[in-house]
Amino acid sequence: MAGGVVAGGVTLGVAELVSLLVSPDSTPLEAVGGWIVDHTPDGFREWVIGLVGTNDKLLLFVSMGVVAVALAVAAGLVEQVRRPFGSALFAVFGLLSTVAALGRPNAAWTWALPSLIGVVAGILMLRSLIEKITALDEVAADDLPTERRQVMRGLAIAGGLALVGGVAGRIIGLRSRDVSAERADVQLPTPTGPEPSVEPGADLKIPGLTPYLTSNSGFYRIDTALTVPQVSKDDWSLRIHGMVDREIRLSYADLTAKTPIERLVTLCCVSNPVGGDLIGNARWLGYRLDELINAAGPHPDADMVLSRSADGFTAGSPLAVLLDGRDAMLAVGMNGEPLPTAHGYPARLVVPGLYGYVSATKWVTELEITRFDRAEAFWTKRGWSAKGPIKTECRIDTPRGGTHAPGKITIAGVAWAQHRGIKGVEVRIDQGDWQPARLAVAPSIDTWVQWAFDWDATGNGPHTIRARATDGTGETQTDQDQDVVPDGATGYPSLTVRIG
Ligand SMILES: Nc1nc2c(c(=O)[nH]1)N[C@H]1C(S)=C(S)[C@@H](COP(=O)(O)O)O[C@H]1N2
Ligand SMILES: [Mo]
Repeated sequence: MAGGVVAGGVTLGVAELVSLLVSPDSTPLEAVGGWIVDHTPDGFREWVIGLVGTNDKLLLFVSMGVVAVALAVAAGLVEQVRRPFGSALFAVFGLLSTVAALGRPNAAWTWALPSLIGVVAGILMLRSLIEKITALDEVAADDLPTERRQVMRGLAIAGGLALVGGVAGRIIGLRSRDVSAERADVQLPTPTGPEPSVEPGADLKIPGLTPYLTSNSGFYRIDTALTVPQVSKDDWSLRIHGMVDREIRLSYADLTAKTPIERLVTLCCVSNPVGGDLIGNARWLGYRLDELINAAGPHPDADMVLSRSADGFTAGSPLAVLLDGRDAMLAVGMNGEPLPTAHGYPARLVVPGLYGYVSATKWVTELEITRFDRAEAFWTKRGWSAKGPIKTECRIDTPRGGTHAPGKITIAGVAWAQHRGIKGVEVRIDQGDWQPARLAVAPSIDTWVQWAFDWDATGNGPHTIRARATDGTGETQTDQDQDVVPDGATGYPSLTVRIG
C-alpha cells in the first residue's frame, strides 16, 4: 500500500521536475486537469461552479489528488498480489496522461516527456519496493526486525525525497515563471489626448449601486487556463498573419514605441445570467487594432480575426467590427496600471460591443486573419455561437430582496449595450405602467450607464420590480427569457421585495 503511494509520489515528483525543462502545462496534474475540464458536460460544470464559485480549480486539484492517492494505493496492493498488474495500472495512467498532455491546445511532442519519464520512474520504484516487501514477508516479521526497519526507513526516505522533489519542482517552476516582479516595473506609455475622465455625473453614488468604474481587484475573471499564464513581455510578441499581404511580428518594444489610446470600456461575459455580475467597467490603455491589422494588409475576402493566446485559447471576431472605427484595442494597461497578470499581462484584446469569448483574448500572441467558414474558436467548438454581439441588458442592484419599510425606496442599477449606448431605462412595479428611470451621465457609448428610480412604496405585502433598457438605436431589450447558451442571456431583471 505504502509502496504504491511512494511510487505515485515519485511519478508526480519526477514529472514536475521534467516539466521544468518542457512546459508548466505539460505536467500530469495540468494535462489531466485540463482534459477533465474540457470533457466536463456544461451542465455539470455550471452546477459545480454554482456550488463553489471560482474555487472550482482548487476543488479540481484537490479531488485529483484524492483520486491519485486512491489509484496509487490500489496499484500498490494489486502489484503485491499479482505482479505486474499494479505496474500496468501505472503504465495505463502514464499513457492517459501522455495523451492528455499531447492533446493540450499548444502542445509539442516534448509534452509527453514529463508523464512518460515520471511513470517509468514510478514503475521502477514500485517494482523494487514490492520486491523488497515480498522478500521480507517470506520471513516471519520478528525474525528480521533490523532488516525490516531498514527497508521501512528506505521507503520513508524515498517517499519523502519524491515528495520534496515534486513540491520543489512545482515551486521552482511557479517561481521562475512568475512575472509579477517585471510587471511591477513596467512604465506605461502616455496616451494621446486627454485622459478619459470619469465625469462626476457618471457615478450616482447610491448605496448598494455598483460603482461606475470597477477596480482591477474587483473585476470579474474568466479563463480556461488552470493556472494563470505567466508571459514575460521580453518573450512576448504578436504575430499578425493569415490572409494578409505581409505578415507582421511586433515585440513589446515595437508596440510601446507607438502611441496608445486610453478608453473606458465595459467588458462582459456571455455566461452572465440576467442579474449576474460577470461584467465590469475599466479604463483601458492600448493600441488601435485597426491600425495594427491594416498595416498587415488584410485580404478583402477575409472576415474573421482568430486571436490566439499563449495558453492556446482562441476567439473569433468579425474583421469588419475590428476595422469599423470603434476603439478596439490591444490593451496593455487597465485603470492606470499594467494589465494584471490574471487579466492578460502583458497584452490582451478589448473590443467594445462584443462578448469576451469572441474578442477579449488575454495573453494574446497571434491574430490570424481568416474566414468564419474556415476557422472555429475555442467556445464555438463547444456549442457557443460563432458571433457574439453584446445584447442590451440591465441589472437591478438595489434594493435587495427582503422586507422594507413603506416610503421612498431608490431602485438603482446599471444598463449596457456597448457601442450602441443606452437611451433609457424603465421600471415597472407589479402590473403598473413602465416609468422612466433617470440616467447617469454616460462618458461613452461603450460603457454601462447607471440608472435610478425613486419609488414611493405603499401597499404592504410583496411587490415585484422589473426593469428594461432601450439602446441608442431605440430598440428595447427583449422580454423573452433566454439562457446564456449559445449567445447570451435575455429577459427583464426582476426582484421581489416585501413592504411592511
Ligand atoms: N486566454 C484567454 N483569454 C480569454 C479567456 C480565456 O479563457 N483565456 N476568456 C474570455 C472570456 S469568456 C471573457 S468574458 C473575458 C474575461 O476577461 P477578464 O477575465 O479580464 O474579465 O476574457 C476572454 N479572454
Ligand atoms: Mo466570457
